[in-house]
Amino acid sequence: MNSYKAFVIFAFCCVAVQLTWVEAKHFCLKLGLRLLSIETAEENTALLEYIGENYPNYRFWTSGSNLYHPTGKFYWDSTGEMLGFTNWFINQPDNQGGSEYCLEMPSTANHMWNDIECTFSMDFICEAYACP
Ligand SMILES: [Ca+2]
Repeated sequence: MNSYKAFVIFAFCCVAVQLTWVEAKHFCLKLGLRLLSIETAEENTALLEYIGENYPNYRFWTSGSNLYHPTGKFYWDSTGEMLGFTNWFINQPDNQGGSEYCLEMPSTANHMWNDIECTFSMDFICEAYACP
């Protein structure tokens, strides 16, 4: 399925409203989209280019989470796949305070990944999947 993935970012989703991770997930679903998953280095590069040009100072939810996963490892909630490519910031994920279960792209450190509390409100990116 990944090979058919259409890398489409809907800017209107990104910075119009700040939501918790669960809210952001459902916001995307209501639009027929899914909260962002990042499968490859190429996708990550394109994404960072887009963010850098348009929203350099924003932080974004991805669909990454380890909520409820039996292994406790991070997966992409939108696809059910475990993380393959990763772009964690140094010493992350650290599960600070024992309550960081969702994967954000922070506004700093070139948006390298951090785990953070899912109840935090921030911007987010929805993406579309093309039919095979
Ligand atoms: Ca963290």
